[in-house]
Amino acid sequence: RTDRAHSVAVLGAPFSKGQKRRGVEHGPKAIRDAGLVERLSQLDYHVHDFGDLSFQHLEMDGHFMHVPFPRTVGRASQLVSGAVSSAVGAGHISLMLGGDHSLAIGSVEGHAQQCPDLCLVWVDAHADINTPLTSPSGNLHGQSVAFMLKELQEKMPDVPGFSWMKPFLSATDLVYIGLRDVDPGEHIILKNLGIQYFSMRDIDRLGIHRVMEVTLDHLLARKQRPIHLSFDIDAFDPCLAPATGTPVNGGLTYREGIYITEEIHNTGLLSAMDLVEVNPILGTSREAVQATAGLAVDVIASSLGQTREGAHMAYREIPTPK
Ligand code: 5AB
Ligand code: MN
Ligand code: MN
Ligand code: MN
Repeated sequence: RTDRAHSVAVLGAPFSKGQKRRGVEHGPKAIRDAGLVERLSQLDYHVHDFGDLSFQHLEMDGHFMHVPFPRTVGRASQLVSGAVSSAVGAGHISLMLGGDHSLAIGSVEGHAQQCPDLCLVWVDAHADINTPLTSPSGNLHGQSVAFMLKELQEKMPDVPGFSWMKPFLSATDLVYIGLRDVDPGEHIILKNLGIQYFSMRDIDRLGIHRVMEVTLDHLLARKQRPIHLSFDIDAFDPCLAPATGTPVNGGLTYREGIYITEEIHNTGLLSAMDLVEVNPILGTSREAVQATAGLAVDVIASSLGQTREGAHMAYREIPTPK
């Protein structure tokens, strides 16, 4: 248990076929270049960087309805699932660097293989809970959660590429934070399934402190269990995270984002995390890209125990002059 707390497995997932803009496959490199491994080592973690997974683009992968590349996306998530399951099984905290958010299907599924009682915190401007029948775009990065939920089983068609998995998560085991761009079909799903969510309006009303209190109470009050944190960088305001594919105004402040991750860390239950949707070719300048990737590193470090108040790890007492 202490071993687990001190070791993190980094899994790069350079994949972009869950949406239509190129560049998000360079996310893992941008996040590494922003100093990820060094920052985690400073936190006293054994960092096992497993490098990048290699994804193939499948030929003969025609649309399913208006959904592009279903077999390629399904196969990519299957690969991620295996890698995350192995990492968690070996006692690491799994850290998946995207890539687009469709990869979370595999990441959460692989985590659930090892930890069937996990709960999921989804920090995002979007709910990513469209089914192929409600999706306005067809893009699978806007449908990830729909593949996971048992309650949506009857509403999901058989999408080619996904026969390796079945729904594994209950609607009560999920909380959203940061929503501000929810499609009509997603809204009826959230309401019908009674999913706990905190939109940006809710954060305005309640404050981030209360939002985290209710979130953790909802997920953990009955029993302590492993947490999967799936963090889409577009949850932040576009002025902080401009290099992303689907920015939406009015997002999290830096302090709200870091408060979320500090509170997750303080539970001691974080078991796997995704950091997705950093797209370094969408920044309007090099500074914009570096800001976005640096923010991703801050979010990860904070989830893994970096504190704003400081820490005295290396000290047992105040040094005395000889
Ligand atoms: B992301 C939209 N709801 O389904 C859709 O960035 C956007 O992983 C999805 O949150 C955004 O295409 C997906 C309009
Ligand atoms: Mn999003
Ligand atoms: Mn997302
Ligand atoms: Mn996005």
